[in-house]
Amino acid sequence: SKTQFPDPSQVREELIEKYPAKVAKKRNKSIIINDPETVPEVQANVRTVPGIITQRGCSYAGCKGVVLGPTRDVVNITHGPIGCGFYSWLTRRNQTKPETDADANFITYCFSTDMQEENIVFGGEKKLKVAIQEAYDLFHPKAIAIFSTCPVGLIGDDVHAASREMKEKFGDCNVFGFSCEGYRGVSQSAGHHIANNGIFKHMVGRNNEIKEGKFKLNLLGEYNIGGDAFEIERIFNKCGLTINSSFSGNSTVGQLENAHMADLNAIMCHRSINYMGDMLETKYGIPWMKINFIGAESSAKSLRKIAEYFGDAELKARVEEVIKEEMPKVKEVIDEILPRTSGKTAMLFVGGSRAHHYQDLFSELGMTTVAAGYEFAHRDDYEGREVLPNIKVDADSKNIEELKIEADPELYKPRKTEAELEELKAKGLEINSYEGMMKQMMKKSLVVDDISHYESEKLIEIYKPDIFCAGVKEKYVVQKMGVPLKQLHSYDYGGPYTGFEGAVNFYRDIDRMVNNPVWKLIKAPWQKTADSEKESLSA
Ligand code: CFN
Repeated sequence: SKTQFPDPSQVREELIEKYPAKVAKKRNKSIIINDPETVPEVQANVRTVPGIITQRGCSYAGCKGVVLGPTRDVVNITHGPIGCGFYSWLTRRNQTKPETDADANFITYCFSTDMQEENIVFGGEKKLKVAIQEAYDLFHPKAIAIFSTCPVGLIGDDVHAASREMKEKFGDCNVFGFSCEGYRGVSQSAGHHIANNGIFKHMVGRNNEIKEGKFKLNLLGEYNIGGDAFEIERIFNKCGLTINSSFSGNSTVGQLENAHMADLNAIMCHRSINYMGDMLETKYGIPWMKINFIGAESSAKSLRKIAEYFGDAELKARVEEVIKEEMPKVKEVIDEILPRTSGKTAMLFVGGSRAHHYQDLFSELGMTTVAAGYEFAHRDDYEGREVLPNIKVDADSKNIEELKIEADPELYKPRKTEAELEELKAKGLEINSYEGMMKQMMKKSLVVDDISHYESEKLIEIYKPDIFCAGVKEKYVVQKMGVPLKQLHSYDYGGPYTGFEGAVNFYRDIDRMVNNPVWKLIKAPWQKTADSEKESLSA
């Protein structure tokens, strides 16, 4: 176990010292020494310096892969050369469970227009319309979504016009397009925004079905990776909470179209879906609340927050019962594992929310997060939304302008009065606000936005953490340095990690990783001599 940490300002110096002056100056603004009391400003959501190896993905990945991908009965057609479609085919491990055998599930398919040179030169719209027709004839889906890849934007194919034309032709199939060319914005974050706007514009509000259930909420920003949403649903069912609509893990077209009928938006991943939360609040009067079901304590806390929002005594009592029932199994495993994990250190560099959420699970294992950062989050995800009140629906994609929403008195039916909202806020409930990662992190820990490959290697060399959390691109490089890497995107074939059962899964997986003797057999680049190798073997 480590009690002595390196001096963070020295670490920062070391991270940027090899860069050219201009690059060093820029990176310096994204490498921050944390202070949870007075959270410092972090430069985030800015373009990666060309030449630096980033962990980031593209706008198409954020739109098609992240937000739309998990909905099972929409046919998602990638308009572009085959690579983009192929590499986004099932790799995110988002799961789904059709209710009956007859229910449509297109998640296992990969639809693409497979553009060829000829289409790039003479245009690809014709081929796109043929593909839409073919998908319609074969599957008769409720909806077909078109996703533009980089070349589509460069040659100017109008996916929106093609979609409108086919939608009119079919009459019984909603067809709509996304201008989510990979190069838009600075990361997949722009794709999230484009996806949110498109879903809001083309889907939300089309299905006015009133679902059964006393406490109906939308689960926003939960994508059912490794079955995460199934565990949350299990807990909600026990508590008597009804998921009206899920964005978008285990969801359906009907659910997304029905989102305006819920009484609360519970936001799991704020980064990818905050736009939807804001739009549903502005147009339909549904408040949103940040929740987190990663970590047993966080899950309990989130359930209590939801019960407090609905304010029903019976619901509150049931939530307490469920927590009382679930916690002992969790505690039992923690008690067994804690002596083996306590005092160990972790680093988390992933996405736009998990680098924050997973710190809760590590602290339940008695482990300290010494450094963390997002790939593509914005300042609010680090610093909290309260300090940035003007952020509300920020426009890094231009079609948000067309979407400007005025409160429509017909549709605007506030679920809570201003006074009720104030009362909830006074009770300490974060309504329409979010605290961010840094408030929860230790003083003098390092926060690094859009970390580069080089910086990761340096950090590992300096801190020698017991575990590093990132993705598959990082995994084997890090493990060759003798440090186990837990994939927090795909979960390395594991999961679920949400809720109470998920927490137990995670504790066991981490225990196996950090206490595996195999890491001592690897000679890291800083272990230069054969002697030091022997030393580490006998240690
Ligand atoms: S499932 Fe989510 S939780 S949606 Fe987002 S910001 Fe990605 S795909 Mo990878 S694991 Fe990651 Fe988050 Fe939200 Fe996943 S941390 S990078 S775009 N993400």
